[in-house]
Amino acid sequence: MSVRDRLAEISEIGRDNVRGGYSRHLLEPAEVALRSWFRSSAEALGLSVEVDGNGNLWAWWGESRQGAVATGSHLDSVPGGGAFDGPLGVVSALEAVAILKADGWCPTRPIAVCAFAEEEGSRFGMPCLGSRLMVGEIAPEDALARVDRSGVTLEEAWRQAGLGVSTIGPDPDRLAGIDMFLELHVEQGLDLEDRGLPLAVGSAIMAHGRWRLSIVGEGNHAGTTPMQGRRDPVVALSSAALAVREIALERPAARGTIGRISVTPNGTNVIASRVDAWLDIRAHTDSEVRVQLDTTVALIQKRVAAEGCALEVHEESFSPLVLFDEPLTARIAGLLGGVPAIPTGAGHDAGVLSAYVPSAMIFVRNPTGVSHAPEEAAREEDCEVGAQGLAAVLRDLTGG
Ligand code: HGY
Ligand code: MN
Ligand code: MN
Ligand code: MN
Repeated sequence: MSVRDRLAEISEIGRDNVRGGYSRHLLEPAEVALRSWFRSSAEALGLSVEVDGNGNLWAWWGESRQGAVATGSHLDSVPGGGAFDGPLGVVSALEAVAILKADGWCPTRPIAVCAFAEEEGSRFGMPCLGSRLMVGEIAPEDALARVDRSGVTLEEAWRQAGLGVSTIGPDPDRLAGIDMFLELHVEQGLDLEDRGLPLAVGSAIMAHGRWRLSIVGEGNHAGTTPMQGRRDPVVALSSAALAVREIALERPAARGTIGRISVTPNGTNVIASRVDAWLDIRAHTDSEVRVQLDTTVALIQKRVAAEGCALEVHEESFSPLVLFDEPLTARIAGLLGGVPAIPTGAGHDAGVLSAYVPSAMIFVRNPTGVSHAPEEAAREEDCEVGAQGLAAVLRDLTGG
């Protein structure tokens, strides 16, 4: 097998013919198909597969559950996402195990290949849901109550998938059994392409958060309502979106995005009564995110009020700045031939776990630099170099 062959096995699963790319969301048919692909691929390697109480997949090499080196990523995607964000890390971990087994390698400590549930938060709006439930950062009742876009609660989705609801929540024993976590991931940018290198290790993840903005106006008839005096939340949102960009442009390396909007009632001949919009803010530090948020919301508030509408802001998630474990990262960089350490603006399960176990990331070059879109790319040879590199790192970390 190769990384390319393994990716080819799932290349038709969750293909989104409307948006292009892939739409693979927690416990929906495509993601369930990926779960069974994970199980059969891991079992074909002689690994024993389990699903933990938080929907995360674990494939174990070795009987013990203590002192493990865990490596993996996620299988879910954003709507219309690329083929590599998430799956490349899971496929490369399986391939690295295959390489070591083919070499007759015998690890002195267990290796776990894992796939964390709902990393993108695309169905229930909680990014890194599986890993944050496991470490206790999300309360089970908050997760169970989440509702997807078609009104299905996470609890209903869990039950329909035959997952136990009572086992959702902190999993300290599992976490205690992991000595370190490595996540291989396609780079979501052009740093490696510009450097002409296939691999890098991760140094940091920018602080970032998500807020739901609810803008309430006055619904009415598009044809009988004079323009004067309208309280149109879509117009208010439009100037709010410009405010997000204005504030982000004023701040070095800051990012502000509104990529998801829900208009109520969403009728062609209807002045909307309400708009919900999700604000994604990223910056180098936690305090910079907070300052950018406050400044952005203040400007949005002014513009929403100017349209006679009301604004509510709800924090959906906040991920603090992550600095990966330096000794582990340096050791991996050395094993990969002295690759650079680069920061990322994208959140990852490795970012969640880094607060609990030494964690590191390996990035694989992306020639387009694009991610969260069908144009996301990775060269075959770089993917193989990534899996070989991960195998070398696992060999080093599980040697006698
Ligand atoms: O949104 C992110 O940063 C990640 O891709 N979940
Ligand atoms: Mn992503
Ligand atoms: Mn990802
Ligand atoms: Mn991610």
